[in-house]
Amino acid sequence: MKLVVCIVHNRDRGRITDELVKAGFKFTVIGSTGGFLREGNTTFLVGTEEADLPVLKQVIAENCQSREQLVNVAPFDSGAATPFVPTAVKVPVGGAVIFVLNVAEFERF
Ligand code: 2BA
Repeated sequence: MKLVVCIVHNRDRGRITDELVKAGFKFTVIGSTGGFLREGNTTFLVGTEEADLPVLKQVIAENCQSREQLVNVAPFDSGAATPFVPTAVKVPVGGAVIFVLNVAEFERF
């Protein structure tokens, strides 16, 4: 058995939830926060058999959209007493990041 940790943009949360239910997956949805953008995102925990991984990946890939977002990044601290001037950079957001972990044991009581 595998545990798939899948992080997606909040905008894709509803669609992925609907499609995972339709496809018969069992999962937990956690509200999370991206360390870089510090914005809310969504983490799915999906326990699944290895044989179902390709379908799971397909459902995720087909229901999340990648887009670019401008974010303000603070400059590295030069030590000089200069005013704070953030720089806007484009980063890809959305899509999905997944981690596939081996499950040592699964029980339901
Ligand atoms: P965030 O950390 O908020 O990152 C959002 C997006 O910002 C990232 O998208 C990436 O395109 C960009 N980004 C992140 N760190 C960066 C940096 N140091 N410099 C420049 N750009 C950077 P994704 O890579 O698709 O990640 C989406 C979310 O998935 C992340 O949100 C984070 O919550 C999670 N994530 C990504 N990689 C992870 C990892 N190795 N471990 C744990 N969580 C991860």
